[in-house]
Amino acid sequence: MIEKILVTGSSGQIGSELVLALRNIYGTDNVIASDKCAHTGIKLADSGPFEQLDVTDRKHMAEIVDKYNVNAIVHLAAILSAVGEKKPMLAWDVNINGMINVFEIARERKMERILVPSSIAAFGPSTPIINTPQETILRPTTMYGITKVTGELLGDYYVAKFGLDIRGLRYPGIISNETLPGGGTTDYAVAIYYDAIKYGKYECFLKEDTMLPMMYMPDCLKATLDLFQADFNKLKHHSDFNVGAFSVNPKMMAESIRKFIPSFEITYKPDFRQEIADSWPNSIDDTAAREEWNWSPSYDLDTMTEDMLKVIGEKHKKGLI
Ligand code: NAD
Ligand code: AKB
Repeated sequence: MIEKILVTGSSGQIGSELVLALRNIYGTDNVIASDKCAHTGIKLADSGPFEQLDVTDRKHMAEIVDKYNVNAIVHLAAILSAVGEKKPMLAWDVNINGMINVFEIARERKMERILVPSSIAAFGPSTPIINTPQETILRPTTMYGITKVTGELLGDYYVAKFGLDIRGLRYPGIISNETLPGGGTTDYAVAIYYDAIKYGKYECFLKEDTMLPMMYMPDCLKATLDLFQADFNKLKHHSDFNVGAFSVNPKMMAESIRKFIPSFEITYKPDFRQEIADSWPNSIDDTAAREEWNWSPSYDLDTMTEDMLKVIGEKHKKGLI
C-alpha cells in the first residue's frame, strides 16, 4: 500500500500542481514535496511537508526517505531540452544520476512504486513523425532525449531484474497557467498565452508550421494519477507509455487565441530550439495507454485556449502577472 510519497522537482511546472493533486488523494502530510530550490512554489494555504533536496545527492535523498518512511517516489527533477542543450553535462548529471539514485534507494528499501516521466524527446529525426508508434526507433539527438531514453531503459531493467514497480509516460509539451515551464522547447505554447493577455502580441521562437503534440495540465495530472494508480498486473509496458491529447503548431495556436482576442498578432523568429522541435514527432499513437490503463484526454486546443485566457486574464487583472 502507498503510504508516504516523495516528489522530487516539486517546485517545477508539473510538480507545483501534481503535489496538490496527490495531497488531495493521499493526504497532505503523506506527500513530501522536495526541490533543489528552497522556495516551494506551492500555494501557501495548501502547503505541507517540504524538503530542500538536490537529487544528485544520494545520501541526503536516503536520509529524507528514511525520515518520513517514504515508500513511493514521483521523480520529476530534471533539466529540460533547451537548458539541456546549453548545459549538456548538467542535464546528464541531474537526469541520469538523479534517476539512478531514486532507483537504487527504491530497490534497497523494496519500495511500493516509482513514477518517472519520459518525454516525446525520447524520439529523434529517424522516428516516424506522424502517429508515432509505441514501439519505434529511439535515436534522439538532444542530451535531454538521450537521458529520457536511458531512463526508460533503466526503469524497465529495474522492473525485470529486481521486480520493482516502476511506471513512466512520455509526456508531450505540457501547457499550464500556475507555474511557468522550466526551459524546454515547447515553452512557447505557454508564453504565447501570457503575452496575448499582457501585450496582445507574441514573438515565437519556432516557425509557424512546427507541429508538436501538446497537452493541457488537467489532462497531464489525470494521465499521471491514472497511471500511478493503475493495476500493475494489467500493465504490459512500464516506463515508456505514449500519451497524446492534441497536436498544434504556432499558427494554429494563434488562430485559436484570435477566436477570443481578435486583434492578437504573432511574429516568428526561430532560434536554436527549432532544430530540437524538428527532431520530435507531430503526433502520437497512445493506444497502449488507452488499452492498459484507460487513458483518455478531455481538452482540445480551443477548450484549453478558452480556459488559459480566462485564468491568465484574471491573474493579470489582479496584478499578479
Ligand atoms: P521543470 O523544469 O518545470 O521543473 C523541474 C524542477 O526540477 C525544477 O523545480 C528544478 O528546480 C528542479 N531541479 C533541477 N535540478 C534539480 C536537482 N539537481 N535536484 C532537485 N531538483 C532539481 O520541469 P517539469 O516541466 O515540471 O518536468 C517534470 C518532469 O516531466 C521532467 O522529468 C520532465 O522531463 C518531464 N516532462 C515535462 C514536460 C513539460 O512539457 N513540462 C514534457 C515532457 C516531459
Ligand atoms: C521540453 O520542451 O523540453 C519539454 C518536453 C516536451 O519534454 N516540454
